[in-house]
Amino acid sequence: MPQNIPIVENILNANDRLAEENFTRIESAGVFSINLMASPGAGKTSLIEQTLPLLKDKLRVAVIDGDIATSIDADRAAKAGAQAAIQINTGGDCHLDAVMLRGALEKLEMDQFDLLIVENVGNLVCPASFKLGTHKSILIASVPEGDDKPYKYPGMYRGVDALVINKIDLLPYVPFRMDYFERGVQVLNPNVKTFPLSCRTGEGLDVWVEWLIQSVMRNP
Ligand SMILES: Nc1nc2c(ncn2[C@@H]2O[C@H](COP(=O)(O)OP(=O)(O)O)[C@@H](O)[C@H]2O)c(=O)[nH]1
Ligand SMILES: [Mg+2]
Repeated sequence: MPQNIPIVENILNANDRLAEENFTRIESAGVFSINLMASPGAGKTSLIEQTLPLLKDKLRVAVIDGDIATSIDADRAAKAGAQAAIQINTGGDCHLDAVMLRGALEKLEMDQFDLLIVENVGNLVCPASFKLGTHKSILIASVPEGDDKPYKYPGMYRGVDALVINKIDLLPYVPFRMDYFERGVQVLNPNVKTFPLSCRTGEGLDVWVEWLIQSVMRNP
């Protein structure tokens, strides 16, 4: 067996243990948490920007933004109404991991919030392997990325609890066979909850926001 395989397994096991600790920390503060993953440009920050105003006066939201560089996304989240917005710069890493999330959680007074939204680094491969300790993993696919992505990135589609299909306003303009896309998803993740929506027009956002609110309410 090549020597690097046990080393990679050890790293992932250590990450899983820390993710458990993060989960306990989030859970014991009564916060519901989501890990938003997607390729760059799919609309992670846009979804946060469109969601926050609809949660105003209903939920207190903290956003943790992961990026290779800059604090552009955390600034956008703060402007959109997040009660707290923290940027993690990964310094080149293509994903967040549980250690990075722990560092960000330490900066938050967790009992001040109802919902924690983590925006992962834009990438359709690596974030799937690194648990963070959030309640739900959510993938955002977007129409212009193409309808073949479930077939090409099965690891990402297999592991998520919910799937947002963003930019449906572009369906008339770009080739995207929704039935082909959905067949690919169905094989990998038959019970995944799906939210087709547009951050541009607002279509479908109400269903997504209602699901978020219900998820927070169900969280003890
Ligand atoms: N047409 C269209 N454009 C969108 C939609 N959502 C986001 N965008 C655009 O897609 C680009 C990337 O969005 P952003 O939220 O920064 O993506 P992120 O890299 O995943 O955080 C921006 O130019 C957005 O304005 C949508 O629903 N429809
Ligand atoms: Mg972003």
